[in-house]
Amino acid sequence: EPKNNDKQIAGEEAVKFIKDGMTIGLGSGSTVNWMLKKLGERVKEGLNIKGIPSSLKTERLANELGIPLTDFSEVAQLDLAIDGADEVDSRLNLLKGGGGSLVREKIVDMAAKELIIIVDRSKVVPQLGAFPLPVEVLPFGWELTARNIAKLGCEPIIRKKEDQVFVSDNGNYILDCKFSAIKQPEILHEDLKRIVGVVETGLFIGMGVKVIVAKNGEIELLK
Ligand code: DER
Repeated sequence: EPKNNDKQIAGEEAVKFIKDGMTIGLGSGSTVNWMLKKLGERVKEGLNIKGIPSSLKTERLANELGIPLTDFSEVAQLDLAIDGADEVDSRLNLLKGGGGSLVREKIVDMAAKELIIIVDRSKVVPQLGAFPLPVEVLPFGWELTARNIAKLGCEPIIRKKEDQVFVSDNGNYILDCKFSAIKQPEILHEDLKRIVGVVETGLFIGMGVKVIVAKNGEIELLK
């Protein structure tokens, strides 16, 4: 299939929701990177905003683009957060974490009055779970945590990067958990969070998101 620029179109569309004076949660991933590039242009043209990044990679790119940054010592609540996703289901629940930033993403996304998710058409699915569910776990005893997670009906695989165990921005590991299908994501999320050693899951449930979907150059807004 020809490489389309739907991620760029979705990312740039989200920037239209950013108003002067706002504090913005900056998500992570390749679609967000397009949003950041457009936001950097608007800042150069005089847009006055401050962002809180949801990963070190987003922080680095935002700095390169001249986007002013702040943190939660200065900001009690963000006006808007813009983030990507790996899957969006029909109830607008999300499966996230493909990029390994799910913990900081969830902290930033939950701190915002409004959350906009930017995706291309391929992320919109009838049911979550075709994509393995990322779960961030503490390194200590991760094998035991993995065995306890497996009892929920999945095969947890520790994430590696160039043959090394992947370490998140928070110094933790990520287990990619292949479920056959995730029929009740809100229940699965709670079951996972009760397992000691689990830091956070990639299930973003009931967050009242707006979703910008780009499909062959056309924009659709789901809410
Ligand atoms: O890790 C995440 O949840 C990111 O939002 C990411 O998975 C989104 O993917 P993208 O690179 O296709 O935008």
